[in-house]
Amino acid sequence: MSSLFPALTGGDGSAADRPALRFGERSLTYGELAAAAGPVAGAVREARRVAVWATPSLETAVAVTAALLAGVTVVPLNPKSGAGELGHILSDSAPDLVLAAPGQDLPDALAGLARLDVDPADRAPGALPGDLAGGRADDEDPALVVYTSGTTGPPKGAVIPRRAIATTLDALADAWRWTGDDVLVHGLPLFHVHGLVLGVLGPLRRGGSVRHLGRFTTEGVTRELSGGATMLFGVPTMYHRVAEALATEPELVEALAGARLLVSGSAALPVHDHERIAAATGRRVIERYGMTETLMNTSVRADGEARPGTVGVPLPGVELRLVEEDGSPVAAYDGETVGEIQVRGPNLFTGYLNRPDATAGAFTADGWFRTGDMAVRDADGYVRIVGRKATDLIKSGGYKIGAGEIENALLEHPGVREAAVTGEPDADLGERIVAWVVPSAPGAPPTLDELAGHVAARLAPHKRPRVLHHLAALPRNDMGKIMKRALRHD
Ligand code: MCA
Ligand code: AMP
Repeated sequence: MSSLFPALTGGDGSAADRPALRFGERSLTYGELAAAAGPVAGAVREARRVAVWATPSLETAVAVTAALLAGVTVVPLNPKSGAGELGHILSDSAPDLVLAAPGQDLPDALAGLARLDVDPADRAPGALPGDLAGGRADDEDPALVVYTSGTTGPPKGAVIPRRAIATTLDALADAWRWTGDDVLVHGLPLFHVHGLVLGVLGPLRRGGSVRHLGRFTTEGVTRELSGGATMLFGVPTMYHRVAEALATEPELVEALAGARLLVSGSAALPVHDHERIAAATGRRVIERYGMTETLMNTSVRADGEARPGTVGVPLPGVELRLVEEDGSPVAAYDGETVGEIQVRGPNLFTGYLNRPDATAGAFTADGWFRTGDMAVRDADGYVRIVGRKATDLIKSGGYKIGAGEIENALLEHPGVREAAVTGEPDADLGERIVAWVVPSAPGAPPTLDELAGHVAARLAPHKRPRVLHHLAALPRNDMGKIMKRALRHD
C-alpha cells in the first residue's frame, strides 16, 4: 500500500511550493497539483477503470495522477485514434467514464460514456483526503492499460501494475542519478509508456518537475534546457532532428552542452546521430531499452561508459538473458552470439487484458517474458540490439506498428483488392511504412493520399503508409502466403 507519489501524499507540506508540472504557460506546484487532483480522485474513486483523453496537456497529467491516487486504473487514449482503433479499445477495456479537458470535443465513439471534465484550476486546497494520501491500492493492482500493436490483429491492452511503475522509476533513478532537483523537458505523446510513465510519473515520483513542449521542436528544447531544465527525453527521430539542426542553431548546441542528461529510447538511435551530437556538444546521449509490457529493462548508466550502439546494462532488479530458437541460453556473451532477449523481474506487466492466450504465449513456463528483440551481449554486460524476430513489426518515429492491422485497414478500402505492408529504412523515422497494393480496378488505382487518409481515419495518423506501390499481383509461395522479402522496389 505504498504511495506512487510521496511528494504529493507526504502530508508534511515540505514539497508544496516546489514546481511539479508545466505545459506551455500553465503550471502547478505540488501543493496545487494535490489540490487539483483531490476532487478528481474523489469523483472517480468508485470507478474500476477510467479512460483519459490523453492530449499533451496539464489536464491529462492531472487526470492520470488523480486516478492513480484514487487507486483507479487508467486507459490512456490517443486523441488522434481513428474510429476503428478507438472502438476496439473502448469495447475491450470497458471504462466506466472518460476524463477530458472542459470543452474538449470527443468523437462519437465516446458519446455513450459518462464524462468527467478535469479542470486544473478547480482546486480544493489543503491536504489530500486521508485515505488517498495513504494510497488506496495494493502494489499488484493495475495502474494502467496501455494498448500496443502486435504483428496481426488489433492492439492488445498491456495491464501494468503499480508495482512495475514504482520499480522501473526507482531503478532509473539509480541508473541516472535522477533526483527531485531534476527538471525534465520533452515533447512526447502521453498515451504511451515513454511520455506518460517516464515523462510525467517519473518526475512526480522523484519530487522533481516536468516541462512539456506540447509538440517537439528544437526551439522548445533550446528554450527549456537553457532556462533551467536538466534532462531531455526523446525518441531517436527527435534526436535526429536535433542532430540536423546543430549546424544552424548554435543556441541549441550550447543548451545541450549544459544539460545533465540526454536520454533516447523507444527505438535504436543511429550511431551517426549519436556521434554528430557528441562532436558538436561534447555530450553523449544515453540509450535505454524498454517495452510497454516490461517498462525499462536496460540503460547506459549516468556513471557508466556511454557505448554508442548499445542500450547499456540491465537495470537493478531486472534479470536478462539471451536465448536460442529452442529456448536454451546462448553459449556465450561474447559480443557476437545473437539470441532473443528474455527478461524477468518486478518491472513486468501482468498480462494482456482479455487475452489469456496472448499472455500465455508471451511468457516461458518459468516466468521469462519473450521480448522478440534480438541482441548480443558483451562480456561486461552491455547489450546491443541487432534486430527483431518479427519482420511484421515496424518502428516508425518510435511508435510500434503491426503490418497486419494496416493490411486489414487497407483491405477495407473499396479500391484495394490485395494489400501487404512492410517497413523500409528512413533517416528521420527509423522506418517508414510502405503499402503494396493490388488495385480492385487497375485503371483507377487508389492514390497514396487516399489510402493514407483512410488508414489515419480508421487507426491513427502515425500508422498511415508513407509510400505506395501498385502491383498486378502480390508475390506468393506455393502455400499462397505473401513473400514479403520479394517486395522490393527497384
Ligand atoms: C498527416 N497527419 C494526418 C495525415 N497525415 N492526419 C490525418 N490524416 C492524414 N492523412 C497529421 C498528423 O496527425 C499530425 O498532426 C501531423 O500530420 C504530422 O504527423 P506525423 O507525420 O505523424 O508527425 P511526424 O513528424 O512524422 O512525427 C514524428 C514524431 C512522432 C513527433 C517523432 O513520431 C512521435 O511523437 N513519436 C513518439 C512515439 C512514442 O512516444 N513512442 C513511445 C512508444 P499534428 O500536426 O496535429 O500533430 S514505445 C514505448 O513507450 C516503450 C516503452 C519505450 O521503450 O519507450
Ligand atoms: P513498444 O512496444 O511500443 O513499447 O516498443 C518496444 C520496442 O521498442 C522494443 O521491443 C524494442 O524493439 C524497441 N526499443 C525500445 N527502446 C529501444 C532502444 N533503445 N533501442 C532499440 N530498440 C528499442
